[in-house]
Amino acid sequence: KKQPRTHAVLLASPGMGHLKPMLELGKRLVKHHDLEITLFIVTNDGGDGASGSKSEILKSSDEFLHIHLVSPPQQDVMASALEWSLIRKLVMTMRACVPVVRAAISSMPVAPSAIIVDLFGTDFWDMADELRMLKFAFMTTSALYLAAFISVPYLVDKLSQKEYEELRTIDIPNCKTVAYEDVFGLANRDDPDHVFARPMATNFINADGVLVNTWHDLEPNTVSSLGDGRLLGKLYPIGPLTEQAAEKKLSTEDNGGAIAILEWLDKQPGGSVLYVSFGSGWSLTGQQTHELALGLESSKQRFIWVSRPPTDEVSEYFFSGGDGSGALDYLPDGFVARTKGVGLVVPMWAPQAQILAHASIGGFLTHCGWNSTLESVTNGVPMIAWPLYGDQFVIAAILTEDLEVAIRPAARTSSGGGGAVGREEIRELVVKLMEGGEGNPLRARAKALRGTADRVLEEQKTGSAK
Ligand code: BUP
Repeated sequence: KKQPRTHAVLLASPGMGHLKPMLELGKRLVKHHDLEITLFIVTNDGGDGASGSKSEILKSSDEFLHIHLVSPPQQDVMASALEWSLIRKLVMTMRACVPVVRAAISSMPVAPSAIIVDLFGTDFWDMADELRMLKFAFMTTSALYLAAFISVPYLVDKLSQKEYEELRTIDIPNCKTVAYEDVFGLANRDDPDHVFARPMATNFINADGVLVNTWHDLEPNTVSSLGDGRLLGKLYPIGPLTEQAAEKKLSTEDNGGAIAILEWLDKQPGGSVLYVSFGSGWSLTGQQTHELALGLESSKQRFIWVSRPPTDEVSEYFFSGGDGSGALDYLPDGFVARTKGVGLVVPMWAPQAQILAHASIGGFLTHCGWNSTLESVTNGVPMIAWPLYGDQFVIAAILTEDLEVAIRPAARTSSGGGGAVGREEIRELVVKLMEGGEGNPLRARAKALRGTADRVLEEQKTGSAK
């Protein structure tokens, strides 16, 4: 009788930025490592503008990849916790799902021997121990952010009050220095959130292995430093895990809007279109949206802009959703008519992986979510880095300072900060990014970086990756 495949459970926390890389990981474990995978997608389902996309993800299920949506049983508890920080909301949502997932795992015909969770799912460690499963943590952001996140608790514990007050940077052996204020969730040791988030760092350190969506040539110093075993147990740099645009077939039935965008791109000259998106979690203020529109218009460059109506709260879209209605209300009068033919404004959601893989795209104005960043890098597309919250400031620093594939506004951007970047600065940034064709140094460096991604993907396919 044929031996059943080894079975592992994957658990994705709410938010497309967590779900997408977890799904890719599941697909690769099935395809390249002959595992059977059950992926639990925890959803609170406000919608985050991506419900169509989620139903498509459910269709990825096959003989060895089983996908289940899980919602916390006490929706009302979560609703009453709106004032919680993003990290707390995510961890509490995951925690509320432990009993449901546990029951599902206990009734599986082939008991899974390992569980892989993201940063917000380590509350599943106790369950994993009881069920004798190996525990793997998957960092869906950069290795540098991981290094900073696990280092902060130890570092700040050693400091006197005076030393702590003077602390500005986190210095990790052989890694780039990280600004302390950029370590989201841990940037104030007196904040209850810091205390809340600390066990996440410790749980990562105690995992049987840590997977991170990066590769050596993207973050050479950090990967070497984390890989030497002093800060963490075993490290597996398994990236780039991004949606393979070419593999996906868009059906006209579900994706009329997406197909129209790609057809529009087909008609534009190579490398001439700027793609603008601030991700799935938050949005710009109304005033900043207005300013951005005027900057884009005066740059005279072609663009596709995924625009979302302003929200008051960080990550509001992860939890309370939105359908994009009102997305166009914050644009200057006559903007859409004046930019007709040159630009497309798409409310809420666009087929980003396909767009960034399209030959007409020449640049990406991004909030620096790690998945967006990797989708840009793996397609050789240079960026304007405009971080809004969370890990995005650390990522913007890597892109602009280390890799030099992005430029950024002078001010510290953020979601709630009002019109921090003026139209003239936006125009200058866009022109600098888009002009000069192949001779533009940002584009040349982005191409070279893409080469490193292509090589590592090839090695992974042929099994020669370390
Ligand atoms: Br918006 C949008 N289409 O219109 P990140 C996003 N995406 O396919 P996050 C679309 O969602 P945080 C859209 O391609 C990427 O894979 C996009 O993940 C896809 O940022 C994913 O870039 C978004 O990691 O915020 O989740 O918005 O920084 O908190 O991860």
